[in-house]
Parts: sequence; C-alpha cells; structure tokens
Amino acid sequence: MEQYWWKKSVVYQIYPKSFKDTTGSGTGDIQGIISKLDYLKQLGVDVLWLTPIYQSPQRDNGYDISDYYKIYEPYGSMEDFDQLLKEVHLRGMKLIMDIVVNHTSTEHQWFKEAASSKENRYRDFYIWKDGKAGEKPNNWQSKFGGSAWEYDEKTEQYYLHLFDVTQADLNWENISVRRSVYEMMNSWLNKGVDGFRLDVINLISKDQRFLDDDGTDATKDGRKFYTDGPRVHEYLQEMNQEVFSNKQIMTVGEMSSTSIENCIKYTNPSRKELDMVFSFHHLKVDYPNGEKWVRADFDFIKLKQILSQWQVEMGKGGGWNALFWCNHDQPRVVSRFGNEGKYHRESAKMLATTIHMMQGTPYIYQGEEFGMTNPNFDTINDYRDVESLNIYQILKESGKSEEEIITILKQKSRDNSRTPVQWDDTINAGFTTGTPWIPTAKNYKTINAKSALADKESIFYHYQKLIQLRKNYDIITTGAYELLLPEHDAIFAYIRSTDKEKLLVVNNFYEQEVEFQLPAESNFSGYESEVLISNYKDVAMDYSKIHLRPYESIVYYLK
Ligand code: TEU
Repeated sequence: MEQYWWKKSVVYQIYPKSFKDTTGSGTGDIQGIISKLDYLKQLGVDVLWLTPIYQSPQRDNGYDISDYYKIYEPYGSMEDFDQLLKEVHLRGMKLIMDIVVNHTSTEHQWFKEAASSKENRYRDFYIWKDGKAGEKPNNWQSKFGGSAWEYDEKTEQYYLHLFDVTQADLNWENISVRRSVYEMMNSWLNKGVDGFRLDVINLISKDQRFLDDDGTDATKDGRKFYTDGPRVHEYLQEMNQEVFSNKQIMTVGEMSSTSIENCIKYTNPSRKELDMVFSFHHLKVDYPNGEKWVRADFDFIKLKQILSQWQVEMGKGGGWNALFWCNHDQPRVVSRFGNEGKYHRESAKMLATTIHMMQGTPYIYQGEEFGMTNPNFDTINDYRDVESLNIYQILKESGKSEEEIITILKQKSRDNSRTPVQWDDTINAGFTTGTPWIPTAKNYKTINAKSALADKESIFYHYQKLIQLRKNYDIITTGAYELLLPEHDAIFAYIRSTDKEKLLVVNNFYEQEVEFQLPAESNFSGYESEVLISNYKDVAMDYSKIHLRPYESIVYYLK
C-alpha cells in the first residue's frame, strides 16, 4: 500500500449516538452502522472515523471515557465491533478510532483510585494541586465554563479539568500514564483498527509552573500554559515510536487553538509525529473578538484568508491539513455558511466543492452529504450537550433573556450537528423506532438520504463525484494553491497548479448574482479547458469572464 495512502482518501465521520438505532433504544448503535456500510460505500468514502464508543457515563457523549477496553453497552458488544471492523474491511474501507487521552472520566478506575488517597499509586495519573490561600490553584478556566479546578474534600486538593468537571486531565509528565496510553492504543491496533483521531491532543503537555493567566492575551483562560505545551512534540514523537511507527495506519490530531507553525511540526513526515491535523481558525470567523457565545454573521473575507493561509503555509512547510466544514462540535455547514431555504442544494454543493478541491484530506460529517441543517430548537428542553447546558446557565446568570440565549444556542450550539441522521421520511427519519435521545430536525421529510439517493441532481451525488475526482486528478492532491480576488466580498476563487495543468475553482458564496473576471495577471493563455464539476447546468465555458448565479460553483480543469 502506498505510504501516504490517506492523501487521496476521504474520511466520513460517524457520531454513533445519532447515526442509526437498530434496537429501538433511541440511541444509535454498532449494528446500525453495519446496516449503512453499503450506503457509505456507494458514497465512495475510504475511511470511517468513529467518535468514542468506549464505556462512558456519557456526560460528554463518550468523550468522558471510564474504560478504554470496553464498548459502551447501549452501542453493542465487542463482538459487534469485531463484526463492524470485518464488514468495513470486506468493503475495502478503513476504520479509525477516536482516542481521548488528554483526560478520562472521573468514573475511570484510575481516577477512583487516585481520588481515594494521596498515597495511592494512581494519584499522579492526574493533576492535583493545593489551593492558594483558600482559593483555587490558579485562574485557569474550563472550556465548558467556570473554573478548571474542582476541590476534592476527601484528599483536600483540587484536580484539573480543562473540560467538564467529570473529565479529569491526565498527567502526561508521568511515564506510567504514557505507557498505559500506548499499551491501550496498541491493543486497538492489534484488533486491526486502521488509525486514530486524537482528541485535543495538543493540550496534553502543561507548563508545570501552573501560573495564573495575567490576562494579557484575548482569552485570559490559561490556555497559553497548556496549548501546544512545552513537551507536546516530545510526547507525540514518543507515541509515534511506541505505537504508530512502521504501520500503514492513519493518524489525525485535533488541535485546539493551535498555530500553523506547530501544525507544520505536528505533520511534517520528517518529524514522525502525526499524519494530519484539524485546526479550527476558519471556524471562528463568526466569533467576534474570539467570543463564541454571541449571535454573529461570519466574516467571509477572513474565512477565505484563513483557509488560504493554511493551504499555502502548510503546503510550504510539508504539513498536511484535514479539510472540513463541520463535525459533532460545529453547527451544520449549510446553515452556517450556506442557505437553508431556496438555495439549500446549490449552496451545499458550492460549500462541498470549495473544501474538496483544496490540498489535504477531506472529512464529511454524517448527514452533510445530503445537506442536513441545524434543527433550530426553540426550547432549552431540546438541548442535550453539556456545553450548551452550562453556557445556558452562565448566560442566564449574566442577565440575558431566554429568547436571547436560545437565539445564540440556535446558531452556535454543538447540538446542532448531533440530531439523528435523517435516513428517510418515516417517523424519526428512520433513525429509530423508539424515542430519539435528542429530537429529530423538523425538515426530515424533505431532507433525507432516501430522497437524495433517488435524485441524480442531489447533494449526495455531488459529494460522490467530488470524492471520485480526488482519485482521478492528482492535481487535487499535489497542486500549489493560490487565492484569487482576496478582497472580493462574494467570490471565493482559487487556483491549483502543477507545471502542466491547473484547476480554476470559482464559488459565489451568496445569493446575489455576481461577475467573475479572471485577474489580468493570471496567465491562463493557451490552455484547453473542461468543466470538472458544477452545481448548475449549462455553465459558462469561457472561464475568463463569468456571470455567477446564486451560490454558483464551477471547477475548470485546464491543460
Ligand atoms: O473538542 C474540543 C474542542 O475544541 C471543542 O469541544 C471546543 O473546545 C468546545 O466546543 C468549546 O467551544 C473535543 C471533542 O471533539 C469534543 O466533543 C469534546 O467535548 C472535547 O474535546 C472534550 O473531550
């Protein structure tokens, strides 16, 4: 197998809880995933990424693991998992697991032991600190709101939790933690798993001084003391040596608040750390001054600038991007950057083309392939996510009205992408015969996989074609990237080039019709052109000057 096989692959992310329920429990399960493998094969994806399926109290829907070696029972048994892996491989696809090793659940045996006494041998598996003059050890904040420290009465110390209070941070300074993690990861590889998505892996190394954040930078929450921390590259090189090396697997790191410089280090093959990274800077262009919890339009110019900067600089640095618009933590892309109404289909296809013609490995989040939207829940009773519920309380205490808070949650909540996959137009969209753990979006009768499969012009077949193009045109993998018209307020156009051929990708991001004029300095003379993919029929063949219809997207192949 080609060493960098994942450079031409497309990954499909499955959030099992909301994917497909076969028992009537209202929660998705492994047999449900197995039942949809032929659908995924038809789409053409190469790799499936399962978000955590391990034993967990489910406070954070599986990102709070209480046993890395057991399957969360409502999802099924280890035998079900073994069957899934076999069926995935039989179809020529691969499966990667989501590994959460920045923290465990406080229900994990390690934490129970650690919290039992200061002398317990697992005490140093976690980060315990004395208070300071009756206060918390420092002013670091949890990413889910409130302090990042929780006081344990029994042992009279605080433990660190960068996320929920039930997600205690592991102490990676402790070689026993690292050895236990590597042993667990190898056990999953020995079962035949094809790689890992590593959750917030750039947070595992903390500055051991545990200083207060002096408030000089925008976030003021302490993240500068643990983001891309002092030993993170050392730990990843050790993990690579102990787990990944000499195996044809794929690894992708989720990088919270990271930098391009660090992501080049994480993914340049010479450093033997990871294969690729998720960065989120392009998904904060609707966070005014970095603030997530306000309703805000997105900054289109900034979106183009950030995506382009990561294309150019990661390309120059020998790094590799994971390309994505959404996942289980982000709102649905067609609701966030596209059009939920009249131009739902055109805008969803345009957004897909924009990201799939870039350099990197594209990720499709379940339901994105047929245009699932945010559910637009009107009441807090429909929200389930620990982050949503925490922020609801915080905003309420800050004096915001119920209506203001719901408006914000409708746009920004992680629940937006966690509603049941809409398989067909039957009750609960064919996701479950029971009561779904979270309400189904109301538009399932018109937006569902079954109707998409029956319509050759659907978003599904646009994604299917994009996936196929990546296999057939090396320029999509290797071509240099150049943004055109950087200051244009509606057009996102870029070029991919090799010495023999070019791709010209032109997207109208808005409903307003607009003229595209190829910049004079673009040297395109003497090329023959063909349209590789578009979201309208009868597209303009003369690419030098095009009238773009609402959300029109065209890819010209020139050689
Ligand atoms: O996400 C970490 C992360 O960056 C986002 O959750 C973000 O911090 C959060 O939405 C605050 O805005 C990973 C997982 O993808 C997420 O589902 C988990 O909740 C989190 O880590 C903790 O494991």
